[in-house]
Amino acid sequence: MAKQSNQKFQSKKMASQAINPDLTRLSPSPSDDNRSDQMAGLVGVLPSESLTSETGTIISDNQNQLKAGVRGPTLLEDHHYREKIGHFDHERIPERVVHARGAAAHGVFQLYKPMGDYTKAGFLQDSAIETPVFVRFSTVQGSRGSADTARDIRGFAVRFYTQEDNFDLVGNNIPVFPIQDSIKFPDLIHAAKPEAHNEIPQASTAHDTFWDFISLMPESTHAIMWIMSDRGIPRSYADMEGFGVHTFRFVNEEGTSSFVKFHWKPVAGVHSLVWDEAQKLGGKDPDFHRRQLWESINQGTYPEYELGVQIVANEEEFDFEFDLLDSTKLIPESLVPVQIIGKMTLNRNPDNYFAETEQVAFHLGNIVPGIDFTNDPLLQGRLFSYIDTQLNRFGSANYNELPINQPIANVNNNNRDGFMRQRIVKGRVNYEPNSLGGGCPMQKMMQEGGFTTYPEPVEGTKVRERSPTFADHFSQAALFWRSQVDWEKDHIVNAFLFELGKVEIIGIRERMVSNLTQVDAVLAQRVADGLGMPLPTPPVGYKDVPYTAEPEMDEKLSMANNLNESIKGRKIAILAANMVDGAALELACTTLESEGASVKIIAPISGDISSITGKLIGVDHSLPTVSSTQFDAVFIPGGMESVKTLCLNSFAVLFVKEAYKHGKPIGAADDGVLLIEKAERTSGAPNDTFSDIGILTVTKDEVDANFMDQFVGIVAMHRFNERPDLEAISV
Ligand code: HDD
Repeated sequence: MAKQSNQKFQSKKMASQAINPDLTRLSPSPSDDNRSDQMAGLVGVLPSESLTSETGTIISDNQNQLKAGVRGPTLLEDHHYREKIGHFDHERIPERVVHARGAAAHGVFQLYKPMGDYTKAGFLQDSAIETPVFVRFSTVQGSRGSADTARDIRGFAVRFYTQEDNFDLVGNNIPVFPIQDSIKFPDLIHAAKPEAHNEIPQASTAHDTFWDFISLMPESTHAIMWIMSDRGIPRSYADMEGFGVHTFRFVNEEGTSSFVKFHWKPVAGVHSLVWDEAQKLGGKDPDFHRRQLWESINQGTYPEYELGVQIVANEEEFDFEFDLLDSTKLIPESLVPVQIIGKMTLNRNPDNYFAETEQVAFHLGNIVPGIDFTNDPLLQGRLFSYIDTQLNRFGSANYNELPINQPIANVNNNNRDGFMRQRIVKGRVNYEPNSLGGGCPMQKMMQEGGFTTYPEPVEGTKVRERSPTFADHFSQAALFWRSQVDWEKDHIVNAFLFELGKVEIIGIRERMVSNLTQVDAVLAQRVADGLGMPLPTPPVGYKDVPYTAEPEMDEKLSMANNLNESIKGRKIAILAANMVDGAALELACTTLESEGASVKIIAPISGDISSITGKLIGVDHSLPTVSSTQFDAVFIPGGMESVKTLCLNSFAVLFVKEAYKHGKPIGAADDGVLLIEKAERTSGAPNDTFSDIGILTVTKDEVDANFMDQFVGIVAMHRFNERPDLEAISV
């Protein structure tokens, strides 16, 4: 049989070959400008294909050291060798003490509506202006080489390159922080990181020191509830919210200030993994999140997030049951709605991981006129730590001269010299006041555009004390719990059972469950039961802690209320083998891809498979090389021979079983149903355990556009975690 070409596979290959980062670029980044300046005059002088030393000597032998005879000793004279190895030996800079593992992307921010009533920040005035951004996502605890899918907070650091300065909104994917005062940060991180004596475990909080600390810090309970929820294991960076966490200030031209909380709302909706899946992905694809970010941008499925603000008038500061300056609290959206003011689109992958993702140096002090700090003691403390940490990472005060850190705003000051200084500032004047330089550079008055610190009156006795308005540690943790739907509550309980189950010291477990009694009686009882221990007594002093059960619910706190109807960016697996029903397979591919999903054909071995009619279909992945954990949904087309082969393939059966257990949509046409039945029979669970929630099947004659639309509909729902008896299924 003549080998026919496969349209789908061919066009995919061509698309990926055609991708040239320079062509996908929508707006130049500051690094581009800088690079092209530096390159001007050099390009064309050297043949670009020649290998050179650091200073431009063309290297004639990159294979052998300089030796005294072919079998003789190496000569110290070998300056090429010493330069190469010396450079290599110095390739690393210290990894970030937290947020070491990260992935980043360039993009643009587009304002929807001018915000001049609240802030004079230039980039928030004119909806015609696009502001370039660079965003770095990260996990907190793990080292640079750790797995993406660990249960953890995710960093969500956004740099806006504005005309007035870089504005760094260094946030997280959860809206609250585990501590109220920065002075506790080293303790929190020491406790969370691998234990000091044996450096175990990597990128996991499921160990004694973490829960020892947390159980002694009731203020962390609210953040812990978020981390134990599926928010701690996002599906992808494109599917998670971002939060500035602190309350900041907006200041307008008239000097009027209001309080503001920043939110990023993912256009794709909020979606997460489930725990079994996250753990397996840690082995199958530790790069799961960074790979998805990279691939989706390369494919043109750009992650998008709308910027939202919650604004509170200055005079309403004390209208809440909690303190706006307390970073362990959020402002429920039911009390202050989020106004959507713009959209960020991530549309370009970095060109070089080290130069951009690793060397980006975020700092909360990178702020613009019109945005200001509040007295949140966590925020105030961070202002010191970020500069200090960059000095340590770069060994020089000149890190802002690196291309990724350079602002597009003019830089003109009397700071000079230091390791690796790049800029050559002309003239002899490097002090102020001066007359020799005409007084330049001159400070500007606030009215003339200088940075405005809101002149908030401050008076007080010097104290080391926590404000009594920070004392309520449980009300919002309880609000979060009450706002979850049943399956979200189940996942939170299971997360506590996993984490505390790994804690060896029983007293720590007791102290933690004792704190949970203050969140919710049912939660505490379920965790105690699951750990096989009696319900501990409430913590000492709990009666003195203020508490409010208002509001009763905040629906935005549940992921179930933050879904998105679109399947754009979802990854769908089609399981097939030789003699597959090619028509059903093709219809599935075209329908799903036209809706923005990425479809992969997975077969027992790589190469091509043949349809019933003899058409050759290219295989994207062989079954042993992938797992259902890497996909959002599965479709099994008919074709008796194809399905029989799959039923005899343990990888295919496991694929469907796992997809079912992880709540994923499954579609099957005609004989494809047999694979679902085989998966059910071998699941170890009683017969008829596989309910039809999120499963769509049809006969061969009914595989049409209408069926595919229904399948798209269930894929859009992402997960069916409410399927009964999921725990009974063995995978
Ligand atoms: Fe932090 C990095 C987010 C509190 C000290 N932090 C870092 C990053 C993010 C956050 C996203 C990674 C930035 C990047 O991608 O390069 N941190 C937060 C949030 C906090 C917070 C949302 C609370 C609301 N951080 C916090 C405190 C301190 C620090 C209280 C210390 C007093 N954070 C650091 C740091 C890091 C850092 C040590 C490590 C690497 C870096 O700064 O550049 O300075």
